[in-house]
This record gives sequence, structure tokens and C-alpha cells, in this order.
Amino acid sequence: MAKTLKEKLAGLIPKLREERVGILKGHGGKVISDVTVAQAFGGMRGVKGMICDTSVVEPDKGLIIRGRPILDIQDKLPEEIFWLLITGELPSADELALFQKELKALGDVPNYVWKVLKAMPKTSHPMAMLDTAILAMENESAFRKRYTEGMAKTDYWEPALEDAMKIIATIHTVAAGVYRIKYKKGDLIEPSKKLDWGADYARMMGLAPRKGQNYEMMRLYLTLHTDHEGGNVSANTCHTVGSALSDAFYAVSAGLNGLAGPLHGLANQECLNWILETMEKFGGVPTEKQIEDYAWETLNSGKVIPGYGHAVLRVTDPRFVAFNGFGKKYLSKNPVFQTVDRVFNVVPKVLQAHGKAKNPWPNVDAGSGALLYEAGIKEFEYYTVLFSVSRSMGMLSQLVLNRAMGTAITRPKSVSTAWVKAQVTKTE
Ligand code: CMX
Repeated sequence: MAKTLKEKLAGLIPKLREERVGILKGHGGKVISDVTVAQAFGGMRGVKGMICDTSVVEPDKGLIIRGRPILDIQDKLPEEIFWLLITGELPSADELALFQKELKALGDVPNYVWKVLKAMPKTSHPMAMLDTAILAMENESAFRKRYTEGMAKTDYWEPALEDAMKIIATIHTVAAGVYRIKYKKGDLIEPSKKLDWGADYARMMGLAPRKGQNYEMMRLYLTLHTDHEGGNVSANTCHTVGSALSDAFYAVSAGLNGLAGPLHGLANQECLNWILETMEKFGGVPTEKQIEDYAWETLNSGKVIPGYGHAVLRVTDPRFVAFNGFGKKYLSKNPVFQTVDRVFNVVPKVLQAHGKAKNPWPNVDAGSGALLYEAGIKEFEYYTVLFSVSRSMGMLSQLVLNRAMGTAITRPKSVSTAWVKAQVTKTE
């Protein structure tokens, strides 16, 4: 008989706890990272100071979810990826069907959420709307209720998983509602009883199915963005807030507030802007020479070329490769996609010649915007909401595992500039 996600996780937890206890007992005093002054002043870049088992990002390989390179699982549904993130295994067909059924049963969005969203100013950013809706739904938290009643630490993961499933079951409906309210697209569209998570999100936004192409695009988009290990701003924020035993609604809303920043999730709208600007300047799909000139013009005016470079990656982001593959399959005659593809032939060489960026290759954002635009989503500021719907899966899987493992409250030590000055003089 197919297991529910809760049953599956319950079976895994004893071994995972045993493993953690064993590592701590046998090796708790061993050093795994040193911290330089530059790292302390520089966003703790590269400091190994937290555990995340859902995924890793290898500089020369990109995203690997539970040991599986993202390109090997790009055709899986986001629901399957969520299961994989939490359990380390893909669900069987029966487990997937049961999980999807459970999500459908939890899919009602409380009416007060719609009232809150409709009461927000018309100028509110769609990310502020999404994050507010998730926070408003904190009222539904099973974790808070159980914690207030009194619960053993070993049971924390159960209501944390309940909350996670409630968020996953509703976030696509809420996000679709944000789209329709904010951009005056008409009445809200009810969730379908049959469609999968990604396709239903596209349908509830009101996108034309285009013989299923838009549904396929949305599934791919949501599958590729689910997780990117634990140290990025949104994952790390969700981790920290959750570590105080704030429930999943608080923690995910906080994480998404981080995703809303221009150096994190907001970057994808900039990329498409740059592509469209290039097309406008040259009156259509530019030649490689025109792209090269415009790339230098951008760099010489002190700006970055959006969609290129990465803090960790040192190769073409495999998620860009996946989007490019979709574009080649469905959009080979489309001018926006053709421009993206041509930019890919030119910009890495320009950045190499420029000599600053450690990674001249495209990141995920270089490819996604063209696909969203051609699917009919022309409101750039909404793109981070799509990212958020997907990334909620990564944040929530990490949160559930942290509650299962009894992960401690986050409390790194900060030091003052005066302390650093004294320390460096001492060691000279
Ligand atoms: N165009 C021009 N210059 C770039 C560049 C780009 N695409 N990428 C990096 N550089 C520059 C940096 O601005 C930095 O310059 P300074 O020394 O003058 O400050 C120098 O190269 C070294 O930077 P880096 O170590 O290679 O890159 P960082 O880790 O500091 O920054 C990132 C990473 C993504 C913020 C940066 O590459 C960038 O701004 N890219 C463009 C914006 C973008 O595509 N963001 C999406 C990121 C997607 C994601 O994080 O998943």
C-alpha cells in the first residue's frame, strides 16, 4: 500500500537522528571551516556553518538535489521534487497520487486572506502581497496550536509537516490570486480537482494552455527553482526564523521577504529587461556584433549584465540549460528566445575579456524570463512570485527536516570592528 509523506518520513527519522547523534558524539570537536576577516565583513561567504541535506550546489556542476543532478530530474513534477527533498527518494506513482490527493484536500484558501489582499494598496508589490497572505494564514498553523497545548520536542516535525503541506497546497492558488487582483485580470479562478500543482497554477493565473505548452513550461519553471542549498538569503532566513520555533507560516513569509530583494529573487526581471532593451535598440533580434557592442556599453556605464555570473557556480547553470532546451523545442522561431540564445553565444566572451566576473556564464535568470514572457506573463515585477511559489518547497522541506532533527536555535557569534582590529594586531 502507498505510504503518505508523513508515514514515509516517520520511518526515516529514527535512522537520521541516530546518524546525527553518532556524528556529533564521534566528531563534534573537529574543525570543518575557518573564518577570515574578509568573510566576516563579506556576508560570511563560503563559511561552512550550517547543515542542509536537501540539496548542494557544486561550483562545477550546479544544483544537485539529494544526489541527483537537476538536469536528470527536470521532467519530474514539482510535487515529486518536494517528496524527494524531504525523503531523499522519488515517490512511486501511487505515493505521488496519494500525495497530490492530500494536497487537493488541503487546498482551501481562507476567505480572510482574499479580504486582506483586496484591501492592500493598488501599488503594493506582488511580493509584498504574497508574503502578507502567507503571514495572514499563520492563523491556520497546526504547529502553533500543538506547541501551545504542550508537545514533546520529538513530535515537532509532525505539525511542522502539516503546516508545510498547507502552505504548498495553497501557495499557488494565493499567488494566482495575487496576479489576478493586482493586474485586474478578472475574478479569481478556483483550483481544479484534477490538474497537477504546476499546471493548475498556470490555469488559475488565467494563462492560455496553448496545447499544454504553458502547463509544461510552468511545471519546468517550478521544478527547477525549488531549492538551492541552505546558505542563500531566503533559505537561510527561513532556517533562522524557524530555528526559534516560529511556525512555517512565519518562517516562509520571512524567507520570501528575502527573496524579494534585487540581489536575490528580484534579479530575474532585470534580465528580461536587458534582452528587451537590446531588441528595442536594434529593432528586432540583434546580430552578435550588436549584442557585443551593447554588452560593452552596459559594462562601460558601470552596470552588470543581468543573468550572468554567480556567487558559487563556475559553469553554465544547468537550470539555464534546461530552459534553453525548452526554448529550442517550442520557441525556436520566437524573437525573444532567439535573442536570449544569441546573447549566450556572445556575453561569456565579453565578460571574460572584461576580466572581473569570476563566472562569465549564464545563471538561471538568463533563460527563464523569455519563457515566462512568451507564456503571456508580461508583468515583470510578478516574476519573483513565481520563483517564490517554487522556492517555498525548498524552504519548507529544510524546515521540516530541521524540526525532525531537533536543530538548535541559530546563534552565530558577532564581533565588533574594534575586536577585529585588536585581533589582527595581536596576530601580526
Ligand atoms: N556583469 C558585470 N560585472 C559582473 C557580473 C556581470 N554579470 N558578474 C560579476 N561581475 C563583477 C562584480 O560586480 C564584481 O565587481 P566589483 O569587483 O567591481 O565589485 C566582480 O565582477 C566580481 O564579482 P563575482 O565575485 O564574480 O560575483 P559576486 O559573487 O560578487 O556576485 C552576482 C554574484 C550574481 C551578484 C553577480 O555575478 C551579478 O551581479 N550578476 C548579474 C546579476 C544577476 O544575474 N543576478 C542573478 C543571480 C542569480 C542567483 O543568485 O541565483
